[in-house]
Amino acid sequence: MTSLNLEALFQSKIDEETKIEPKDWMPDAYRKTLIRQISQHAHSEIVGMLPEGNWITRAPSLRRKLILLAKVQDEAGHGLYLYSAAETLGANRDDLVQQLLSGKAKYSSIFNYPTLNWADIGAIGWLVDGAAIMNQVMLTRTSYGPYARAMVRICKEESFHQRQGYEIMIAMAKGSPEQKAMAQDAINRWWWPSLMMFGPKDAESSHSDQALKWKIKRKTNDELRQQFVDVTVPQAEYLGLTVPDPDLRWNEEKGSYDFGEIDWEEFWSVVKGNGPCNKQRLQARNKAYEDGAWVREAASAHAAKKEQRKLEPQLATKAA
Ligand code: BYC
Repeated sequence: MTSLNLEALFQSKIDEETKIEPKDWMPDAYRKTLIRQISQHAHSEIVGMLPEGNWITRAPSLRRKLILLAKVQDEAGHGLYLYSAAETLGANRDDLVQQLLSGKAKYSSIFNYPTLNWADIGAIGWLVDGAAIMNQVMLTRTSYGPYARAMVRICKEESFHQRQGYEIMIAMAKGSPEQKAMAQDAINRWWWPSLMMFGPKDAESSHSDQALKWKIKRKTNDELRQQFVDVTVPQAEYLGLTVPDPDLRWNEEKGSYDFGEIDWEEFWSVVKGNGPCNKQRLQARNKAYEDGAWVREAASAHAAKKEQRKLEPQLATKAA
């Protein structure tokens, strides 16, 4: 079959909603963009453990500590499913990890902001995981089978994360005036970075057109951002808190909110490595990698020994 025919067959499978599986023929560019997106996503889950991990030892009660610990462990699990999904496309996990550690790979801009008070943990669960779910529910229907299946499980866990965050926000908003002020302060700092998670405006998104054609993405960055604002603003109202956007208004005609312009200069500066915590995050990941060297060595020595044991009877038979 010619490459033109292969490409037409591939697109027709996508058009009729058949999932693309690892051994199927796929255009190089499809493989490349999926490895890019899935590995960036995996890195985001791994780096995403850091801002919340910062509060495990300072959670205000044993119950909160247990929940936060479970959530942060879930994020590690998500990273691992996603690295595995990238491996099904032929990517090498060590190469991907090295790209993260060297600062070459991107990960979500949101994790380069600091967690300054306990209410930030509520705001992350509610807003950051809320934004993540909005994007990831769409990805459960992405065209690449292993990515779509990983997303189903991840979304179930993310929705628990979102609810635990909102529950913290409810407790803070209904607490003392100081607690309510902490909750408001957390929204003020996390609102705009959460909107940035959806990526550049559609007009400036370099990958969206092709990703939509291949059904890697099912909705555009701006569509998802709008959906997030529409769902989240009433939740802020229920808390008795406000969203830090003077331009936010309900638009009766379009049946959704109008909202202010994102500070795109800040977005690109964070993406390029100059956010408040970029350097700290990479240092923490590099230190974890170095500290874990003995575990990797022990695991690979064990694997080599197992392999050798398997071969020993064959060698003995040969020698006899
Ligand atoms: N931050 O053409 P575009 C989580 C990059 S983790 C940094 O629109 P695309 C969680 C983009 O990569 C949530 N970079 O790209 C974990 C591209 O750069 P390259 C993470 C960004 O791929 C722990 C360039 O800008 N979720 O849930 O079509 C605790 C142009 O953008 C960002 C995912 O990763 C950003 N915010 O669309 C709690 C979901 N936005 O590659 C929660 C999977 C854009 O050309 N990813 N860039 O150098 C996606 O759905 C898509 O990749 C995006 C971007 C919507 C993010």
